[in-house]
Amino acid sequence: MSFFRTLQSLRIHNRKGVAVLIDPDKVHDESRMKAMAELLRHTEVTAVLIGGSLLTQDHFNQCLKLAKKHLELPLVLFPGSPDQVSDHADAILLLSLISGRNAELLIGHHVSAAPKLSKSSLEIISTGYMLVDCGNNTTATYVSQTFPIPHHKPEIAAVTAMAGEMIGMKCMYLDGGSGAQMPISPEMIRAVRNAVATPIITGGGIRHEDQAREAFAAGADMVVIGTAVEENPDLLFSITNASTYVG
Ligand code: 1GP
Repeated sequence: MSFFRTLQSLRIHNRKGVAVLIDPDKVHDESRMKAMAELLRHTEVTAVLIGGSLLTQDHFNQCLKLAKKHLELPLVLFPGSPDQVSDHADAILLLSLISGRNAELLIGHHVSAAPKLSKSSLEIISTGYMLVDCGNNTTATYVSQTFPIPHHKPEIAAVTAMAGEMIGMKCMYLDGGSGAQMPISPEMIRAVRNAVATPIITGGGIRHEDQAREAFAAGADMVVIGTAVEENPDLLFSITNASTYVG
């Protein structure tokens, strides 16, 4: 099934998904990828996202090849730049940073990447990407040179998502940024849920099962976990359990 169909199906049937974010700077040798594959084989993870807002080492392609070789889940690109396009993945979240006013991240990088994307076999999912202040200045916010949406302003996130959906974006990604101090508030997720019909992905700062459960209960269709899995892989068992409790 296409990744977008998976998201739609979660949304329509009120089921919940969990994606793991792999940072190519950190997971790029065969032994670490095999360990990740072993972990994922024993959990109910829906997909693997690969990418990062700033990659400081040249391991992106190596990471993708190893992921393709060892992981049995859909591989979805979560690109921080036009370099992060690869046919080794199945799909790409074509992120347009609608919370910011940086033209490069709204459309510029997409223009640069379009020729390569049009020749690729990737499923392209137009995604309204919103950075939200979650207590600390993350790499994503710094690199994007944009102001994140204030944490306690759910109404700004709601109207931003509304505009994104009107423009034609098929999915919304609410992100506190990797390593965020706290997750996006359930109030903000709920406000976006009430504003748009698209699937909602959220991530950034989710470190406990309860936080995933709250995000699901507020209307997120999928949560993304990166840092917490790097720090404590076993956490994935309880977080994927949370996805089955919310009906
Ligand atoms: C970041 O949403 C992802 O873009 C995941 O964040 O690393 O904090 O889990 P964490």
